Amino acid sequence: MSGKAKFAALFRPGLSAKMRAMKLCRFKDKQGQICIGLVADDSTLLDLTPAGITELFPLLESENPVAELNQLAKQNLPRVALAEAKLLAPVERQEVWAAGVTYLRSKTARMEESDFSATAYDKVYAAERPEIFFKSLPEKVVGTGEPVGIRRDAKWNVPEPELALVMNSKGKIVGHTIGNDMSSRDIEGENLLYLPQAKTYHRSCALGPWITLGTPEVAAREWKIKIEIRRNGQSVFAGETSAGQIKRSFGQLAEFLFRSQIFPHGAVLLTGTGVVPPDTFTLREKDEVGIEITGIGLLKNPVTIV
Ligand code: DO4
Ligand code: MG
Repeated sequence: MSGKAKFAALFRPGLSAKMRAMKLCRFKDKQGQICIGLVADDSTLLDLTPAGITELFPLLESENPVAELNQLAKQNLPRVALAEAKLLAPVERQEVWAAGVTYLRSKTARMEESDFSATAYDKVYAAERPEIFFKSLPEKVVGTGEPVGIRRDAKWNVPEPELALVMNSKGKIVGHTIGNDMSSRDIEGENLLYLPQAKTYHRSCALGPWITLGTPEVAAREWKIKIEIRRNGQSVFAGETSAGQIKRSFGQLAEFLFRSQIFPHGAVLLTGTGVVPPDTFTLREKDEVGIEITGIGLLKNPVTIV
């Protein structure tokens, strides 16, 4: 497929809703009310509000969310056109964390980016303890369609397309969503101690479009992770990896996050990036970032300066 055709395919509306797994979303209805929806097909949501579901939390905490949703789906619930629902980031009160240097590609890119920090990246890739850092408060996460930010004091900014694990308060992985770990590579490369500034700032985290529930790790590792960046209608970068390239098991990442930690509302953990644009590439204002994970869907965000 040519670059142009690949790009068109990635941005085709509805492409992401082909799969039939249980997909749970937050959306705003026409009255501006926040609702929980179950994706019914390529173009329709079931509004779970009349069934008493007004938050993701109780479903994610339940023993078997998929079975519960299967029961709910049998009720005569209102159908909402996806085109009319404003999808929101699928997080409520969960902190968002991120793992780093989990793919060989991320390790090599970061070692090239900084002589200063090369040894640290090399060591953490091989170490038993993974790199895990705080990424975002839930209220700061942007959903699909909302702008992601590039810092005004950074010169080298990239998106990081990542599979995100959705965990309940007990640390059980109950679902997956798509994450964009926006990063300022010049700030990160200058000094590792600047990592929080390179990673956590206004609009630096996108999640969405929804949570796919009930996929076991072995199946999720088969998923492809694709990214395409469009500028003035042109594809300026496209790349692809597979979740199977993640060096560590998802269970190990979740276990480390929950060690000596409590997350009463659950947590989301981005699992690291395996696609890094060439060093000559930096995002610009008004670029469009599209990240697709087969098995989940498409997360699409314009870029703004913050
Ligand atoms: O230590 C740098 C951040 C690594 C990261 O975000 C990634 O590998 O995805
Ligand atoms: Mg990352």
